[in-house]
Amino acid sequence: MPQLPAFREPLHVGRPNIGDRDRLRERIDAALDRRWLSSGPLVRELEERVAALAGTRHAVATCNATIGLQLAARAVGIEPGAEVIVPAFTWVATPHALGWIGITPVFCDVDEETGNIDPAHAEKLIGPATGGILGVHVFGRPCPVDELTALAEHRGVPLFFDAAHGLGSTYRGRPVGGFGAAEVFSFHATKFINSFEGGAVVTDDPETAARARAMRNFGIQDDGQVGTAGTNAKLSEASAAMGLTSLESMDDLMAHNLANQRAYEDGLGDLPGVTVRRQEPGERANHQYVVIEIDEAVAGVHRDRVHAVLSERNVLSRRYFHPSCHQVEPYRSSPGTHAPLPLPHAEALSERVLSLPTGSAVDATDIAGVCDIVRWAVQNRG
Ligand code: T4K
Repeated sequence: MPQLPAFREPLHVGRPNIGDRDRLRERIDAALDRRWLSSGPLVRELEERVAALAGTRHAVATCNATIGLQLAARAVGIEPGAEVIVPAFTWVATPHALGWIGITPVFCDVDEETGNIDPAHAEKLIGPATGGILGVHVFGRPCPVDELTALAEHRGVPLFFDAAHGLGSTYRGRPVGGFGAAEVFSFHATKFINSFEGGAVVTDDPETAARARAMRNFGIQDDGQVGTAGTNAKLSEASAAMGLTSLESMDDLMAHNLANQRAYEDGLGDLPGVTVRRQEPGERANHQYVVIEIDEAVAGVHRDRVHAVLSERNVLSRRYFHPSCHQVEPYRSSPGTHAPLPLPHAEALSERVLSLPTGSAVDATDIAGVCDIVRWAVQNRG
């Protein structure tokens, strides 16, 4: 492949944003001086900051979002043995979190344009065993919250959200985090705000928050009594230090991500068969993921070939989310845990999407190089 840029170092999709190292070190030093390493003042400060951003009264910090989803499911009242309707087009953490605590994920198709759960299909899946609906704000673009809320209220089941991608995004002008009975953020290293590993359950309901808080700490309630079967989902002070430091750069990171998104739109906008996915017009978005869709019928090349060509040039794009969750184990081989197949929109999307590098470690020159490789791969049929 002559004349094509190649990156000397791998260009990753999920390269973490680091933030102000001095502030991070100060916070960690203070924690060491206090000899308070877990669930201390930094975690409480992080919870206050996250609740303020989400516009909720409560935030319960957790060791990651996967366990956070488990706390949220139980805290909103869903019992083991119940079914919960989830979109099939999501990271496999969403159904796994449920399955791991004995709740059966029932896979729902998605809207092909947004990638988000389709409320009309969700309604068809509701049955006597349905214990709840779990929406996912895929790539930070909010779900159809109003339709889902109406459906959940009408059918009398709790609605909660996997907001792993959603911190900082808005739906009809209101921040993601404040919808449904609870929402769950991820602060994994690859998320635009990170605490190395981490997450948070956010809710307005004091009882839901108290249940999640107790379950996070072995079931120990505020009165010191063990009131429920809990787990250990606590966050360390070092993680909270990173989360707080990361949050201080949030506005800059969002601006940088937006500039990257625009650079990809400019670089690939005219390429037939290639679409740069966009956020909801008029809403705030974190642009944590830049995702293109490659329509093989128009582009003349399959997404996997473009993925391979990028990889040959050291650009490590990711096929989020491929395969669709209902096509992987254990769900593929477990009839009864999912809706009657196929789920055409989730399947089609999972064959087309490709996440490209963004974040503070990626600049306009990198993006120009990535766009050149994508263009070359499409024009030369891979
Ligand atoms: N719900 C949804 C919708 C999610 O997307 C996720 C997680 C969850 C729930 C669960 O959240 P957590 O329990 O994780 O808080 C990654 C992440 O591990 C995962 O957090 C994320 N979604 C998912 C979409 O992507 P992998 O297997 O692709 O990650 P990994 O470790 O291979 O990293 C991706 C790229 O980032 C690589 O090219 C390497 C680079 N990287 C990664 C790390 C960890 C770095 O450069 N530095 C790093 O420190 O799953």
